Amino acid sequence: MIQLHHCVSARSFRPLWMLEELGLPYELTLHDFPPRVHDDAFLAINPLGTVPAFIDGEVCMTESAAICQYLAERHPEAGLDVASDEPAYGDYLNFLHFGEATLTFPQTLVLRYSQFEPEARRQPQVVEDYSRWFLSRLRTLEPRLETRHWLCAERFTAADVSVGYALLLASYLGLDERFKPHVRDYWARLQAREGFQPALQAQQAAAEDQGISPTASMEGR
Ligand SMILES: N[C@@H](CCC(=O)N[C@@H](CS)C(=O)NCC(=O)O)C(=O)O
Repeated sequence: MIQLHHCVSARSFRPLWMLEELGLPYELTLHDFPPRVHDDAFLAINPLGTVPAFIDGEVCMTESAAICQYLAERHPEAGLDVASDEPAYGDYLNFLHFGEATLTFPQTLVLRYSQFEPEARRQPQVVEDYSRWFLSRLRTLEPRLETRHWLCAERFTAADVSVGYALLLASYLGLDERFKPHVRDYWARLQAREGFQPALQAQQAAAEDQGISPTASMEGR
């Protein structure tokens, strides 16, 4: 069975959401954040100590967008993949990677310097600068979503999961109040997807069962 190592609200939510969308069986292991500090044994699975770590038989993957691509391509019947001979293939790959490489990066700085660092090391200026940087990167999405429900191929795909996680993280950071109208509506559609709430519930249930705190901290890292 597929195994997914996850921290509450971390990028590993992307593959968790994909697994729920696809209705696949999986085993979910929750770690306190950051796992490299709280769980030495995890370093044997992923020497970087980051989540996700995704294991499917002999396959072990640690990049959230790549795992979404893998799952979508392995289960084409669900339509979450865009095949290389479809006209939207380029857009699909672009947005799949845009979610992680372009959107999540500035958010990481916001998260770190607003929440994870001890009080004395917090940096309000960094938080505001990178919040604005993140919001300005949504500029690509706003006009696109004026005429579309989903990012490409006229259907919900793994690219929406990738970008959708960045919007989820933005909402945890309180940045959703600054979304423009089409991104705001898109974010509402994403939350109504059939796999989204079950993924949140699976995360919550696993955290409770496994004694993992639902909040993250970098104290003592
Ligand atoms: N590019 C990777 C980044 C993985 C990553 O940095 N994960 C974060 C959680 S969102 C993590 O585990 N950080 C803990 C650490 O850096 O020790 C992905 O998309 O999966």
